[in-house]
Formats: sequence, structure tokens, C-alpha cells
Amino acid sequence: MFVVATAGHVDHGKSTLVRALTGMEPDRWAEERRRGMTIDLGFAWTTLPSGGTVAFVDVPGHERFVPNMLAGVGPVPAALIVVAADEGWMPQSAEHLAALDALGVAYGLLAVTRADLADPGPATARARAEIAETSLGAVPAVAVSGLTGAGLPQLRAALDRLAAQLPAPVVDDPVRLWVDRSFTVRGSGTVVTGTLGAGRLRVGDELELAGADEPVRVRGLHSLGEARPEAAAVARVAVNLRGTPRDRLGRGDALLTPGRFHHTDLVDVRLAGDPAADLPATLTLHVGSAAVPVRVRPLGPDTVRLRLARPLPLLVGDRALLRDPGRHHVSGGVRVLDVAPPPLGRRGAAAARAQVLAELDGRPDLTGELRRRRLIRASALIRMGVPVHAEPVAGDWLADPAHWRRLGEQLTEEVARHVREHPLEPGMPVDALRQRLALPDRVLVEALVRPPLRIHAGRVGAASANALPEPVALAVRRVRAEYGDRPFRAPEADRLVDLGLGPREIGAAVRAGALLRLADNVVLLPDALDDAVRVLAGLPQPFTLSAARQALDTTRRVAVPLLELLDRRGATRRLPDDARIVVT
Ligand SMILES: Nc1nc2c(ncn2[C@@H]2O[C@H](COP(=O)(O)OP(=O)(O)OP(=O)(O)O)[C@@H](O)[C@H]2O)c(=O)[nH]1
Ligand SMILES: [Mg+2]
Repeated sequence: MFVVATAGHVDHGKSTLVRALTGMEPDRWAEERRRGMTIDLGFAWTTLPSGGTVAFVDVPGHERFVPNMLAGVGPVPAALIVVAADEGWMPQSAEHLAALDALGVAYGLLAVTRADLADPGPATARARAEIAETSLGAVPAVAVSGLTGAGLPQLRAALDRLAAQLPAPVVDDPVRLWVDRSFTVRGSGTVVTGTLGAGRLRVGDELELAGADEPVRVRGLHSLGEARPEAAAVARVAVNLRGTPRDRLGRGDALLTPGRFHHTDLVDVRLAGDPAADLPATLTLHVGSAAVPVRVRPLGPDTVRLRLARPLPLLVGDRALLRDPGRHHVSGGVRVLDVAPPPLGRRGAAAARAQVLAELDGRPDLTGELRRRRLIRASALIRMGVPVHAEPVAGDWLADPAHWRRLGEQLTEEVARHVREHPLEPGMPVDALRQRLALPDRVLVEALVRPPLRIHAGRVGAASANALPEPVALAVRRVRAEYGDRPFRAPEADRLVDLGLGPREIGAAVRAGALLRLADNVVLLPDALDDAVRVLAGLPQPFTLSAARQALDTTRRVAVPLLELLDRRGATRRLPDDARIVVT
């Protein structure tokens, strides 16, 4: 199927032509038929000579209904421009064409209607000249009469040729179905319609709806008036939603593939064409079927920041249109450059931002995004419309390679400084590092740690567990020299002080495995445990505390906690009469 929107001045015969081509009535409302005027969008379809289907979105031409017209053409990539032979080029011919141009519509046809009333030559020449100046370029023209049917076969053939030119839809893309109508069907509930420009919808799909906490579920699908299990782009579709009240959604809302769109109320955009020097401070942004008031903040010569009155699911590269509803004037097209731009707080930030934007063209660019954002989740980039084909550095975090290298260097420096300032601590806590480096997630710190650094017990420090601050290492060497041949004689408290071994130094030495702590201020060299078991095993079993003390050539101060430690480790067992045996 291909979808084409009509465009043209009021009463120039758009609906008559759609009716003649399809046999269907595009003016759905009694009021429209009574007044002989289209007010809101109409929908009709027919089969072309090739066997393909064309669906029309028929728009109103009256100047009051331009917003409805824009909701119709927004999601549609091709236009049928209608000009009446007897009236020629008129104001809404121009305004509709300006809208198509602003949206960058590149495929179209000119139908000069009411050719039974006047020579179509002059109207055709003028219209083709006007259209040639726009994104549509040179378009084929067909003179027709909706009344007599003259020219209709040629128009059908031209529609077939147009369909053949259109780029193939991307059915693997995520769905963003801009709602153009919503209504209730008795017994089925809420139904919305729209033009599916990309992707695929299936009955049972879960979709995201901006502002709704819960996903909405597709209960049924219709296309071209028939129920279907699935619909692939390009298609006109009617979607029946399970459990979604009608007042929850309407024109301008969008049904989305979950997780694929960023809802934003702040975008930086490039103005298309020759931007008016003095854009009004408030305008209406039209994109898809949505129309949202925006505040305009100029940045560069052709770039502005738009603050939207409500968030929309926008992607980098989206085309949209700015219109001044008061002056009835299409101000121009815009191309979205950034859907998550940085705040402009500091002085000079706007000028700096303008320089950044001058480099952007709305084509998603992973390398550039990483350079500008430095660190970002892959899921966030995908939601902006930036395809991700880079390996995450940790979790789903992506990093600019140069920034990541700098962070690695910074981490090494921070750890080194921490170790200098806190020589007795076994490294720098991961969370302190996360804060120093202003990283949003601990997994990033963990990923930045490289040998010889390592993470141990929540801290980043030197890889060697035995690495001791030099003063402590020296004290331990002196303990070994003094007590090496009397391994069960612990240094007295005042000797420990002389050696420079306070509680913190002892703690560091114990963590590094250089000393064994039996009790406060009672330390042995770490090999003492195995030696003690060997000595005690040589005693007649069971043995008393006193026998152990003598065999180990030590004092009660050491023997009591040493035996208790051996008990706890299961090397000895204490019997009911307080004697012990060595467990073999
Ligand atoms: N003689 C003649 N009259 C036509 C032709 N096409 C449309 N008309 C008449 O022109 C008037 C307007 O036609 P519509 O088809 O409603 O025009 P429209 O462009 O859809 O108008 P809006 O939707 O309100 O913008 C009607 O009275 C039609 O009967 C034609 O080819 N020949
Ligand atoms: Mg009409």
C-alpha cells in the first residue's frame, strides 16, 4: 500500500477527486456534506492498474482548518496537489505547498481539476513553477475533471508511477504511529487510526503511550476496512486498544515501540531554507499528527532551541514544521539536531552551543554523540534515534574513547593520592572514587580499574595483598628479627609502641597478612599458628594450658588467646575438664 495526502485550496475539488478515484466518501461528517466542505481528515482507498493499493488522506483546504491539514500530511511522505483550472493558484495552494516543503515531502503529483470549466494550461504552468521551487521539485501534472471523469485513467497511471518511485518502507524500524483519529466502537472499546510509516504492528503487541504508566496492548487491527493479524508499513491502520479509555488519547498522541523513543520537551533544531531573521518567540510546532506550542530561543544563524508545551517522542533527524497560527503563516521547516540538549546556564553557553550545532546535520552520529556526551547509556542513545554499534565499556554504558582513557589516568592518580594521604588504608573506596571522578555508576569505576590496581573488599588499591606502607613493613621486619627464634613471645605493649605499631598500623599489617592478632596488643608472626600446632602435637594428649605454655615457651598472655584461636580454627579441641587435644 502507499499513502498519499491531498493538498490544495478550499473548493478546488480534492474530495471530489478522491471520491471519483475510490468510490468512497472522504467527507465523513454530516456537517461536511451539508456545507460541501471538508473540515477534518478523510480516508479512502482504491486499487491501481498495477494491482497495488493507494490510500488517500484527504485534507481540508479552508484556511481555518490548516492545523487539521497538517495532522494529515505530517506522517505521509507523498502528496497529491490539487489546483482548480478555473481558479488557479490561491493562498492555501501556497500555504499547503509551503507546509509540504517545510516537512521535506519529496514525492508528489499535480492534479489540475475542474478542467471541464476552464483551460487547465495556465493553472498547470503556474502550479508546476511554484512546486518546482520546493522539496517536491518537478512533478508530473494531470488535468482531470471530477465531474466528467476526464483524465482519471491518466491520473491512476501517474499514481502507479509515483508509488513505484517511493523508497521501500523500513519494516524493522520501531513503530511510531501518530494518532490522527480516536473513537469508540461499541463492544470493542477505543480505536485509533494513523498512517504507519515504518515498522510492523501485530495483534497482541504492547506499545508505549506517552504519559501512560502502563503499556497499552493491541487488541485488534484493521487496515483497508478488514481485520488483520498484522500490518506492515506503509499502511493506514486502525488499532483497537485493550483497556485504554478513549479520553486517554487522541490526535497528536503516538503509539510507540517500547523503549525506542525519548519523550522530550526540549530540542535544538536547524531551520530549513532561508530562516526568517525575526522568528516570533512563540510558535506552533507540527510534527506527525501533533501540534504543540513552543517557545523559540535563537542560538546560531539557522539554529534555535524549542521549549515544547508538552513532551513529544522525537528522534534526531526528525522533520517538523513551525507555524504562526496568528499570522496564518508557515514559518518554515526544522530538522531536529538534538533531543536531549544540555542546559544553557553559564554565560556564553548559548554561543558555545551554537558552535556545536553548526557542526550537526541531523544525521544520527554515534561518534559525535559520544564525543559530546562523553558517557551515556546505549539505551538512552537508541531512544534518541542514534543506532548503537559500539561495545559498552561497562553495563550498557558507552564512552568516548578519549574520555575513557582520561578517566583511567585520573583514577590511577586519585588512588595514588589517596594511598599517599592514607597510607594505612588498603586502597580507596570505590564509592569515593565514583564521586571524585563524577561517574554516574559504580560499574564504571570497576571497569576502569586495571592492573597493577585491583578491587578488593570495596576498595581500589595495589594488586599485591602484601604491599604494606613502608614504616609498617619496617616494623614487621624488626619484629621478625627480634622474635623469629622465640615465635610465641609476643612483643609487650610498650615495645609495640617503640616499634611504631599502634592499633591502625597493626590493623594494616594484619590485613596484609604480615602479623597475626590474638588480642588487643597481642600479635605474633603469622607462621606461629602452624608451628604451635606442631609443638602441641608432640605433647602427651590431652594437655593442659600450663603444659602448652611451657612447651611453647610463652606466657599466659599469649597462650590463652592462642589456644582459643586454635580451638576456633578446629586445630585443637577443648575437653570438659579444660584439657585439650590436637585434632588430627
Ligand atoms: N465542474 C466541476 N466541478 C467540480 C469538480 N471537482 C469539484 N467540483 C465542485 O467543486 C466544489 C468543491 O469540491 P470539493 O471536492 O468539495 O472541493 P475540496 O477541495 O475537497 O474542498 P475542501 O475540502 O473544502 O477544501 C463542489 O461543488 C464540487 O462539485 C470538477 O472537476 N468539475
Ligand atoms: Mg474536501
